Amino acid sequence: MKNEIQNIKKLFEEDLINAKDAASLEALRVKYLGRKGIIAVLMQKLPGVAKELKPKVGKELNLLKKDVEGKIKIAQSTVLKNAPQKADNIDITLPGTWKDGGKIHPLTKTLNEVNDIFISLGFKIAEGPEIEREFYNFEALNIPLEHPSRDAFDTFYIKEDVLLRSHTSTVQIRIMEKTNPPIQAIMPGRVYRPDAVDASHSFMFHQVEGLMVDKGIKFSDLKGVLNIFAKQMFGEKTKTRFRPSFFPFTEPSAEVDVSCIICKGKGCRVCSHTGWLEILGAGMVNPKVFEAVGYPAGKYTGLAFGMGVERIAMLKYGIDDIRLFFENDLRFLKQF
Ligand code: 2NM
Repeated sequence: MKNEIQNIKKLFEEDLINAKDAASLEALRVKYLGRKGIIAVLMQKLPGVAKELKPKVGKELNLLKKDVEGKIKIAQSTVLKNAPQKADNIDITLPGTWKDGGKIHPLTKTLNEVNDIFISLGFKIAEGPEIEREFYNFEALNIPLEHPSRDAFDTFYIKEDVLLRSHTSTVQIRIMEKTNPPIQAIMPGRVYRPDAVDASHSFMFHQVEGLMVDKGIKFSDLKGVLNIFAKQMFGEKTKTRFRPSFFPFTEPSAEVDVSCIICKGKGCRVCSHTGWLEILGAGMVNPKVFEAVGYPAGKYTGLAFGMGVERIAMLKYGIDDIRLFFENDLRFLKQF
């Protein structure tokens, strides 16, 4: 019996060396420790052992069992740790569970970029109400009653003297009413115009207007600020062009173009073969506006500008239909 135990021990050590994976270790466990396994069979022989040897043989049998159990356990955990990733463990070739990350809306992205550029130039961001009085939307901006934009069909009126703002200049008036110069701020926000909706018109869009008022602000300051903006927004090589224009709230006024960001000024379909793209309106604040907010006559001058965020985003990202911004079509939104 003693010899038998020794032989089994040796046999087990050899078997153990050859059992290199989980399946063969399990077979080994059944072979030695199973209900009809080698050790169980030996145990059954114990009653036949001579009385004086029984305690010793019994003890050795138990030791053998413990030894075998321990070694199989250790081997199993080693195999598990070092196992190549297989079907009975983890299959790393399976596709993972995909979490759709959120994206920033292209308009928000564009607006953030515009804001960052002006913040870097020292402008503060100001906001105001979308529902306005006629004074802030028209009168204070030197837009007279007979002006076509004041027609009931060209503005969303809620009731008499209450309307949805058609530009964010309203916020500039509110700031000037409350604060004395120096003022340097931009006003981003939604504006509303009852235009028929098509590829380039929407009844609601976003504007960023800017204002800088102090003693001695000059037209060259306006050119400098907008030149820097154009280069930062559309690339260092971008040129700007100021064309004479008219707004009731600025004098002189200008339309500002940038060299076409598609063809770099050579002429293409996007710029209608002119080499230029109109991106904003600007000018020196009309003294009548200063008068409306109560600034002393002749004390201050100011520059102002206004742009449509949709238009900037469409040019920058090559989008040809303004309606895409508002339809929440993920096939469109996922591209940004
Ligand atoms: C534009 C173009 C040019 C403008 C002027 C003013 C104010 F309040 F200072 F008079 N606010 N915004 C302005 C000037 C806006 O948008 C196309």
